[in-house]
Amino acid sequence: MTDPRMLVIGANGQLGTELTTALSDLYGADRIIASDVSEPAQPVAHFEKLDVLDKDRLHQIIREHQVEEVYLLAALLSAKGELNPMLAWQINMNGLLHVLELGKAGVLKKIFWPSSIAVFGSTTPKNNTPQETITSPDTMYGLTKLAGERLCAYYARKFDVDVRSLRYPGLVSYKAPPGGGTTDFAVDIYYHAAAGKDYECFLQQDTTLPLMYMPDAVKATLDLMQAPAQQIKVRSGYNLAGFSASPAEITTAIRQVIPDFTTTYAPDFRQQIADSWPNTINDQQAKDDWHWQHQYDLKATTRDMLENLAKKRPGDQ
Ligand code: VAH
Repeated sequence: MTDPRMLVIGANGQLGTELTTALSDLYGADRIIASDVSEPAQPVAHFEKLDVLDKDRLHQIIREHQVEEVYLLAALLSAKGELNPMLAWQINMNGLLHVLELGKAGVLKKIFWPSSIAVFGSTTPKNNTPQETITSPDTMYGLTKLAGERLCAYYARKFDVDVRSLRYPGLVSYKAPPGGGTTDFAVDIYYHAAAGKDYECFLQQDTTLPLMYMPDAVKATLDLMQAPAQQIKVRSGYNLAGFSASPAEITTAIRQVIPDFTTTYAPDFRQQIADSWPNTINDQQAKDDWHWQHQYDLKATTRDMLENLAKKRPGDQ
């Protein structure tokens, strides 16, 4: 019985870059195959070019590398998805269907697929948003995540596919840039501060959103995927919480380290997307089912982001 080999689809993205590294550290680089539509910024042990819509190429990679587990991260995020809704539907939905069908066929033994707090909409309770509640998303991205959650739950129930999912908050990180989401402000602001620049924020100062530092997001993903299958009670997407903050609160936290940093505000189309999302998330079910617990709050995230951005050379990704 050889140890399962894992394929990360969308390995060059903000989450994919760090998840590929974490999986390689945990299981050995020889078991991890990274894939994306273009070559990675940093070299990885095994890389394959893959457009997730190319079913034949996906099958070829799975066969050639004897892949049994897939982390499907390729997606068009909320802001880019509103600018190109049909492409968002195609990539976010057809990619998932291809992978779920391979689970149904018994080719894949375990699948991870990222959902998002974007499944919630303007009619969802804003504070301490529960696992089970109104999900009427206002964006194409959000509806692909809602439809994707229902597909995952269907394939798990009807075909016993071991697919697992997390409703990620906005992810904050310094190793790879975000991919065109509404929460990108929570990354851009730190890059500007570290570069000694003021930041013009595309959201209003009091727009509170659920956020999570990348080390927590990676740990949650590995914890979920390593949990015994019988502990996984939610097959659509687990609520997941780190900390919640507004651009003004992040600015105040940055000023504890860089006193003269300033943020100005020029809301754009992304304000309406942000306004449709919750302020805070209840992730008690993840805590109950697989002992989830985040580690990073706003202060710890701010300290670690600024320390590490200060070490990055200009021009580094
Ligand atoms: C986005 N970063 O902004 C993503 C995320 C919760 C938001 O899904 O679209």
